[in-house]
Amino acid sequence: MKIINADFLYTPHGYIQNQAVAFTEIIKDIGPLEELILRYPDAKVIHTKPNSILYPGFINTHVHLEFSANKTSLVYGSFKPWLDSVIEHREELMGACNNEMMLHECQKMLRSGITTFGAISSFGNELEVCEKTPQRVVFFNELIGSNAMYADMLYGDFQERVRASQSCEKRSRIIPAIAIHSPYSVHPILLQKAVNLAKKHTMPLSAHFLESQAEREWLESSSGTLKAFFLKYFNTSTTVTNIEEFMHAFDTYPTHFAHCVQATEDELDYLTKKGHSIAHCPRSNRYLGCGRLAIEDLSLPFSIATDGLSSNDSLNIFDELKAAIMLHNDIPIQELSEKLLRAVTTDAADILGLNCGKIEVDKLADFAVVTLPEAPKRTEELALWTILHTKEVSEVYIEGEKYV
Ligand code: MCF
Ligand code: FE
Repeated sequence: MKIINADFLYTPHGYIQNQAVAFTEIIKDIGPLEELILRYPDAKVIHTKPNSILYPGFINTHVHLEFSANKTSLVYGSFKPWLDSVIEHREELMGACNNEMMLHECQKMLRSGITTFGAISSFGNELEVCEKTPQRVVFFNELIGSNAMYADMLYGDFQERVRASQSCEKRSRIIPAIAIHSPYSVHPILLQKAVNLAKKHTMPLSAHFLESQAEREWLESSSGTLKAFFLKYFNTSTTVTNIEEFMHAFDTYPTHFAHCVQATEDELDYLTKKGHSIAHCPRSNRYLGCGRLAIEDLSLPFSIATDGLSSNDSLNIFDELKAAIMLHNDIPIQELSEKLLRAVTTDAADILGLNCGKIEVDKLADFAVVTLPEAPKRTEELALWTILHTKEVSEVYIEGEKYV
């Protein structure tokens, strides 16, 4: 048993003072330090630095590790040129991205306090890294392919990757999961098979959806800038599905949809009604010219995620939260800060079905200790100061083990 003491605890009921946490691999007890010491006399007591806040470990629900080599290869600014550049540079970027590079990015995520992340994997290349990294990894095996001719082959390869991730479950913190790439790149038959598989094994399910105006135009009328893209690379001029058909394919299984920037009010209402959620990636949306997701109007749960280095400059969760504060400049800043921290802890854990993300008895003992540069003058502003003054956290625990 260990007891950790900090000036503030971030709990589902807000920030509380003069309370400590007793834990093994799970949280056992919460109470005043002196009481916990009396109750658990053999426990090792950890005193965090002055002005520290104990948070549950942060959760980055959507990242593409395999693009970690990208710095200047991919074109930012607009979706279609970005997509073209992915096709052009994908192989060299994957080739340049080795395990060492991906592990380094996992370490950087860890130092920013991320104790769980959702890894979208198109080839399964990052499985070894995700086994090695101390974080809990929801391993999203990605299904992609819009040509019915190759459907069986693609599905076979996908099933093998799912199985490989399932076999890691016992010896690591990997949780097997499924990602449908997007409506424009996945054939509806493949899509339905994958949704059924996720349902059968109750695996987390995610999909990129309505990220750009170009995607919307293509799905609505096989027109817009994606037309040239599909003609050039896939020799096709019509979409394989439409927005409604794609959305309805997920009706019976709650799914974590990335982006949804271009979804209409009606579509968002529909997603809400079916119990879905959104991964909001502020910097990725900005860098690919996709627009701003109006998070102030959302009635469904959402997480904040970095996406990959394919559409970002870092996987640091605090860089993302700061960007979210700037992007959503009309939302009152204190209220927004509180909402953002909830999005990367409690809400993200609920969305992915994980028993972490909250400082509460019986939750996994995943913690990130944030140390403020001075004693906070007002407790009402703790969320904002946390986001503005943090680049790296001072301590990290996963299932009770210290990693930073
Ligand atoms: O989320 C961003 C932007 N939207 C779509 N896909 C990706 C993103 N970052 C990486 N990708 C990957 C995706 O997983 O790009 C690949 C897929 O494997 C090719 S998209 C034709
Ligand atoms: Fe993505």
